[in-house]
Amino acid sequence: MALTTNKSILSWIDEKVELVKPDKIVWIDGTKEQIEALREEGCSTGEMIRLNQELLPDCYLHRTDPTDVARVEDRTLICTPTEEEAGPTNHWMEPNACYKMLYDIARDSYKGRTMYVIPYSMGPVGSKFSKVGIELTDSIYVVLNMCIMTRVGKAVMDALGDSDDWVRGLHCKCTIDPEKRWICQFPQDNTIISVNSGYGGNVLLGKKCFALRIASYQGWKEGWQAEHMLILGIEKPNGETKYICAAFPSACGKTNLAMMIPPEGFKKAGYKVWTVGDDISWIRKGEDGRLYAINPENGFFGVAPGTNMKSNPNALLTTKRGTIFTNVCHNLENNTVWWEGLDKNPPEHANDWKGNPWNGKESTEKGANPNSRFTAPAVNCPCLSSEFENPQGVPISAIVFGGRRAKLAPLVYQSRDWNNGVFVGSIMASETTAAAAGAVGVVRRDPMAMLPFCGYNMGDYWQHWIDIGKTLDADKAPKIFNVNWFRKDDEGNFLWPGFGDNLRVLLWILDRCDGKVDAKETAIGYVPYAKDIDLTGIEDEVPFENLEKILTVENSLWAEEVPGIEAFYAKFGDKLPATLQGELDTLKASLK
Ligand code: OXD
Ligand code: MN
Repeated sequence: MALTTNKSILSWIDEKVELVKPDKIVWIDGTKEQIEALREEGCSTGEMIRLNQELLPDCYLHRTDPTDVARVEDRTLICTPTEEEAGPTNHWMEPNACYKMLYDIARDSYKGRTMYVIPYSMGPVGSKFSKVGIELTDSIYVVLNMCIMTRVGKAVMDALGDSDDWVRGLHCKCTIDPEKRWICQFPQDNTIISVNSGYGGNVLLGKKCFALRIASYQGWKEGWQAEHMLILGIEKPNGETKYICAAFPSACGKTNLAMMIPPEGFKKAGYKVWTVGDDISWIRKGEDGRLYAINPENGFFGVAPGTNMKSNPNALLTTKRGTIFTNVCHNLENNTVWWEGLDKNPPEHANDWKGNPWNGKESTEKGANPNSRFTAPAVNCPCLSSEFENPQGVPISAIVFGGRRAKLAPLVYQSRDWNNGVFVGSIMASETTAAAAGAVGVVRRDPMAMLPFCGYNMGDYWQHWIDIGKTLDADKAPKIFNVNWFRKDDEGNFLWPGFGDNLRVLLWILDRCDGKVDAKETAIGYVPYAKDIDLTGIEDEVPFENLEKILTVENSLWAEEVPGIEAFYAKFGDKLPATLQGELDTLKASLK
């Protein structure tokens, strides 16, 4: 039975039913009984595997097609009326042509299948930050994932009422044909259509497609921001908690930072870190003039390999119940899961991520796909913030950008002001790692970590950042910083331990926000005096002169960086905000 009488929803579903021709329509109310029945059904068809219910209660394993294991950026389209609206960093198609192409692919594709109708809220139901979506899908796996990653059910429809401000999402598995795989966003129509994929980032439409691509466009039109940022709270021994939003490109440890454990001495002294979100922030101005952020998601869709009790115990503990694992190794010894970097004991009796027999001790193949994932409920997280459900969000003291740069960027620096901070975000870049296909150490520009996620022209997006800054009083605006945990010496060894020790840097950042500590002015912004980063407990690991080294700003290296920034900026033509050109000119002048 339909969970709403909202005419805009019912008539849109009718249209889509006419197109894809399902045998049956099922509304998802997200109740325990319904979820349990879908799990049963998924297991009966082999789509899901029930794992050891004693060791991993309510946990399941799913495998996607081996050609369908990651987001497909070259098949992700922003369909705005003109190409200029999508901008030079997006793939574009004219909307009418794209609808026709997609409808031709989707037509009749639900024949013999069930259409699941998922009403979901991004953000706490009814919060002024939150937005509603409907996803139609023919995949039980998608339904079960969406029930973890978002708030699903009747309450969402009741909160929406008769409004037509909701995001339309149609997902069709079709035949998982990589040649006909398309992930398309139509920002002006609040619409997403995804065909021929069954992989998370392409098909959990609430996540990247809605909460970043469509929402970034909505934020532009409505005066708020959707960002690819984690949110964490740092509680000081006096009980006061300050919040930080941070944007990093993939493979820079966002989930690890969001869930980090303070170093032993800091923990003893009473410091705590609380996770509000690990991937996406929706940010808007509060009544007191400060910026507030919510995490619109309700779970974590994290990369499994490398997650272990040392690198991220909180993430690992989060996956111990109610979790769906995708493309990990199936340990047949006890019907649990394994992945590279979980521990040093790969199972001898296992199936690899493709479902083939695999012996971890003997095989040279990987047991888990490098992009294998866990979908875990946020409530499981031992360090989940008490503010996670707060409909007002949390006040943001600092915004942190970062990337992986072996030589260039110092451990941390602070922008001179908001506009300079927008410049810092706009020139974000990261060196590629061996984890991804292609050359290693190549610099990829990824402004604000939004390169694959900005639903409109990145030039307009930068201007939106600048315009938001104009509405903030200087004493209320978050301070903007850049960090680089990945500086190396000439032998290629990391100079900073990272993980929990990053708290030492975040505490300097908060001290700067409170005006408690001086800094050195350089060509790129304010850099700490080495004495102001607390090294207690790691003096042997990080000799003071190493810290000094990773805090230095080499003007000659920055001068070499400038042509790359100029070439990137040139792509935007007159969409490049004059403010950013001005910031670049200032940088060039101060490097001379
Ligand atoms: C993600 C990503 O999956 O950024 O979060 O790719
Ligand atoms: Mn992400």
